[in-house]
Amino acid sequence: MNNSLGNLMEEAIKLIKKSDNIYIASHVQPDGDNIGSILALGMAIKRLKGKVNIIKVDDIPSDYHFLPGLELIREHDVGQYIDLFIALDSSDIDRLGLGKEFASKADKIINIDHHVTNDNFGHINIISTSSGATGEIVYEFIKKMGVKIDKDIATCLYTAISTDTGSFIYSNTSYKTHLIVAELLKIGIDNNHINVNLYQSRSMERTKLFIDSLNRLEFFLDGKMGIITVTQEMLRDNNAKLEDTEGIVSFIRDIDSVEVACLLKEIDKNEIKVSIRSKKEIDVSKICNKFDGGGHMRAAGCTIYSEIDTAKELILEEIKMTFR
Ligand SMILES: [Mn+2]
Repeated sequence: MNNSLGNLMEEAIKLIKKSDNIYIASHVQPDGDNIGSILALGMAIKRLKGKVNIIKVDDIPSDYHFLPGLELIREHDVGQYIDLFIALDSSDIDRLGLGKEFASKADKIINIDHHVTNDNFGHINIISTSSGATGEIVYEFIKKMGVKIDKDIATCLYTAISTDTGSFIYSNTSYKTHLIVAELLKIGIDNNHINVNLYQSRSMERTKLFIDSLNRLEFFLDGKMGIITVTQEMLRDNNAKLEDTEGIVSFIRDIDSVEVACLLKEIDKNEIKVSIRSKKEIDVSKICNKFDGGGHMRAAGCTIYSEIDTAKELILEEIKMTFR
């Protein structure tokens, strides 16, 4: 943790200590890092202040229902006075969805994130792009707050870090990641229980959607690129939800010839969510930037507002260009 980040953290902690009405929100379509981070920090603030408000922005995927502190995530009224809003793992304010309304009413915003594309929308911006997960930053933050990291908080942080580093195999995994996780294990968390919940609890609906999706896998550029599109019809046929597409894009990436893996999800007729992963060479955040999205070098996303076939053509074209 470098000095300026340390100073920013102290400033943020001062702000937390003097604020009465603190709100935290997840982002839209929250992932493990986001949910783990908001719960860990939420629980820590609750210990410190006696209360905290965590706004439910979107449904929490069932993978994460085992997490302690989940009952803290609730629906809230925008009407109230908010002196402090804290965003976690969100590269820009629009990513907060409904949370944006709360953020724009707040006196002060603390923005804690690890995305290179973060646009510093907060009053205090604690951005550490060298961190594998926002959960790593939150770990340091809670320690600085002087709140004891107990099993519940540690379980949420482990989940945040494990999911964002692909179980500690992605290139964003650093020695710091392992030092932090070593500390979490030392606290006595049940990592087998966490791992079974996160990685060994695939539902039958998700499994069927997975099989259906793989049957539609297409390759381009001599197998260097693999792409799958998941339509609303496929979700209906398999009685699956959007969150059940989890794992498809990494499966494509894991094929030996593939450098870039792409998943297109039909949210609505004219709204296609794109997830892209790469292995060694291609910076996929640059591809997603062209469609006003963002993320990291090896994992990024964007939304294309057109029908799925058009979206597929557009993204294919953009990916092919990066290989030239
Ligand atoms: Mn993250």
